[in-house]
Amino acid sequence: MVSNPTSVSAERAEFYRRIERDHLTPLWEVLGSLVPKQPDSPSLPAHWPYSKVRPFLMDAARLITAREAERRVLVLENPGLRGSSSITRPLYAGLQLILPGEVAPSHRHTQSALRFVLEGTGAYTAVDGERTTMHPGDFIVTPSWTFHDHGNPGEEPVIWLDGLDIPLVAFFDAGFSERYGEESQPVTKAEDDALARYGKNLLPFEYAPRSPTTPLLSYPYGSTREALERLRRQGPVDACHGVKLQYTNPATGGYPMPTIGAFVQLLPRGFRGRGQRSTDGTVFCVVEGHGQSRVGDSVFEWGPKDVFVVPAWCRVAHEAGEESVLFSFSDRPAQKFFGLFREEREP
Ligand code: GTQ
Repeated sequence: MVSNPTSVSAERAEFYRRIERDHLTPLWEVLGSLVPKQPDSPSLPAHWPYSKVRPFLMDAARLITAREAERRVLVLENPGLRGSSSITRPLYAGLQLILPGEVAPSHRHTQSALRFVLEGTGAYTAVDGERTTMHPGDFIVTPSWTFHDHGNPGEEPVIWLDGLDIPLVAFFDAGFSERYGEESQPVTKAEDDALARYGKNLLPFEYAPRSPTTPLLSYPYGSTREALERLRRQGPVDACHGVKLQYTNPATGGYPMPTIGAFVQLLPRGFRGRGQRSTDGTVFCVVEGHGQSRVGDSVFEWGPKDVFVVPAWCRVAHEAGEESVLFSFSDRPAQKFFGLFREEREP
């Protein structure tokens, strides 16, 4: 063992150079960051007010059609993850606009997608031969490897929030995609077919799921809102989350997708939530009301259709001056599957 510290570091540096050529590196130089004491996410708290983003979407609509773009989307990129098209490390989010008369051509990919409708009525998303009409507040699922196209035969622009597991799938190098060949897939099922089969606390006789993704394609806001309102009156109201529900796969009782969980919560008027944090970085979208959320050291004052993101293991506390509803999604199911999920509530 050499004792002179200068010669030690020189000898080590020389050693690192020698092994580098053979694609070897010393663990002891990186162990602390490889196995951190607690999550130390590079992603940052961020807020996209709708009033700021909507005009940019309309500008995009003057520059490119949905057809040419394939998907006319502005990606919500986490400021701590620039260049990665990620809003949290495992997840992607974007705002998609489709104008009256437009079609976003049919394709499929192994990435799972959710849509949360922000503005406009009359557009549809088609999956497995079924067209689902979009209404503000609806939560809609596009299962992995199903052909899907979007269209707007209505009269007004329709805008929704996309959430996909794009970075997670890229991490696994498991991404495949293909075009359908025609712009729109043929309609083979009646509107609300899936809702009748899977969305009424019933299932087709002897139904056996063939995929881990929900067979229910749309969770209309009307019934979601009704449940939240009833539970607000009946209580109890959680000190951190208000009245919070999770969307389920009716065939399993589990999350709607294997990689993405989705949630909706009502914050009663005057709610001042306690702080809480969890290992799943979470994307929030305001459905109704005004309030503010403290996320780490940032305070976001939000209103309808705003999006904000809470990084993994970052403290969040919500307040609402008026009765408010927040939609959110995260990689919680994937973390639970791998046995990694943790949460902590302030007393
Ligand atoms: O609507 O299929 O925001 O494939 C990103 C990728 C939306 C979509 C996105 C996509 C889609």
